[in-house]
Amino acid sequence: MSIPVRTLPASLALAGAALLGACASQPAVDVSHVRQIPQAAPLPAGWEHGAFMEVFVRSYQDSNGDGVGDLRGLTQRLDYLQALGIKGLWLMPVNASADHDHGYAVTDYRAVEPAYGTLADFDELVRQAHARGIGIVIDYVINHSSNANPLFVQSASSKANPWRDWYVWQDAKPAGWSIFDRDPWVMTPNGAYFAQFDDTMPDFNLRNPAVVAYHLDSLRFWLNHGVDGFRVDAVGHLFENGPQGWSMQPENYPFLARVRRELDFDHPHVMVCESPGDPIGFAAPTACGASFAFGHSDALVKAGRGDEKAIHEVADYFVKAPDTMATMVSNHDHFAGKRLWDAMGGDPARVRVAAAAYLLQPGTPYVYYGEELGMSAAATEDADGKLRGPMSWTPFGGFSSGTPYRPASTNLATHNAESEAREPDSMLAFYTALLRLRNTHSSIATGRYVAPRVDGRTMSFQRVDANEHTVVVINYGDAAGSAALAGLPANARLQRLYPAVAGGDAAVSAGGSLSVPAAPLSVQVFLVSR
Ligand SMILES: [Ca+2]
Ligand SMILES: [Ca+2]
Repeated sequence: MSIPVRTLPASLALAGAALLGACASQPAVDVSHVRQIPQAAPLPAGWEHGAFMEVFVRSYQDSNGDGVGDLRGLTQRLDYLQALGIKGLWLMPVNASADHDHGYAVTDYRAVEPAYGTLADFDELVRQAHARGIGIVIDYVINHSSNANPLFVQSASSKANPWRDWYVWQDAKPAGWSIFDRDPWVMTPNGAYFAQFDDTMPDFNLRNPAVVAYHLDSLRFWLNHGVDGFRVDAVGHLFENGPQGWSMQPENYPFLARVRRELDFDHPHVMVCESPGDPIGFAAPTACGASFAFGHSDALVKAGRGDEKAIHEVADYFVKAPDTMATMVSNHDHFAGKRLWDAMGGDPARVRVAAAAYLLQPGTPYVYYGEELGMSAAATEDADGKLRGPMSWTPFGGFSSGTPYRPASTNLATHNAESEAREPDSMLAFYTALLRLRNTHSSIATGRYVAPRVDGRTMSFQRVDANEHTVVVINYGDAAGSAALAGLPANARLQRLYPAVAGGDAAVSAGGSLSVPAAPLSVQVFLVSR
């Protein structure tokens, strides 16, 4: 796909010329204007309500034996993802980056990480994913770049450099700042720059219109390459207003709404934001429109362990939260918790009840790669590295024909895609079954959330749309329980959808109520026949 490039506006062209001229030995950066090409949505309407998978490309599949996962490897695994029932992929950053791991230290916003392959590989991934009804959402890091990004190299090179104002600088280090127990101001011979997360990741100056224009153009670059949207990193940290105002500033919200408006001129794209500080606020139409449900994620995990307070929190969440929340039970950051398998102490029954709630509730579930296998931590001491191990494809790995860059999961021998595909009661079979329910029952994907209740440790809720009515019963307790359902159509029948066992149907009373027995640590789904 060719990307039309327009000439720079005069002011930027001057800056660009200065960049190239001022430092010929430094790599130049492409800040040209990108015109967004209108694209017909390649996926069926409503695809974004299906489950997504968060994929760490570096750990998913290595195609060339260098021990590092890559885009061609991921493309080879699309059939697996399609069979699982995944409708969208969130790829952690695929941009060229300096960190050689997670990818959030971007060195080029318009290039693919060389270890992952080429832009042509990316285009082929998008083409092949779309052919399987799978959308692609990529991570975009707008708050900060790597300090090795040529933009920052220029910015830091002198106080008079035309790129100086692309980052946040003070001549003298300001006093009184502390972020995550760290001074965010980093002194250099040319003044102090601001870096919320790490010295190597300086914050952009998003009050500089040229910076915003550059990022909008870079986002357009990827839309022109066919991506279906973006996961926007660290949105609570975009703007700062002093030592007491370094996160969750009011400017963050309309800024993101503007970005969304500018990119959605042809059709809506996914824009899902990351903010543990205000998940519901950023999901508002006046901000991102969708946001990860931090907090709910903790409750889902605690409920899986049988915590009664958390069970109530899970049941109540979507009474108020919008159905654009992106739900999850773990991700690539250790602050968000362990892999679900480890968080449940390796008890598969508890993994199932923890996962069932978010796979069947409103919101868009984001399954973390390997979670569907009950994959455990990688055999490393690094806290984030534990979460980001190579995908467990076979009892012997299957991730790479060479030496994987990071050790395999500790339960690789028993919990891997190849073995689980042969076992009818595997975790993979469970996730596949629940995603199939979501993909074949409109009420589960997009229906209203009705009559949530908790009886002891048994949670129940109903999903209703114009076409159907479903009921979910999850017993988080290790003792038998029951769900006291009410508000059902008089004399209706409940037809069991999951698990598929004979004789599982039940009759609703004339008053619309029904008591459903729930075995210990069980998941049941019913279709109401009206
Ligand atoms: Ca590779
Ligand atoms: Ca910032």
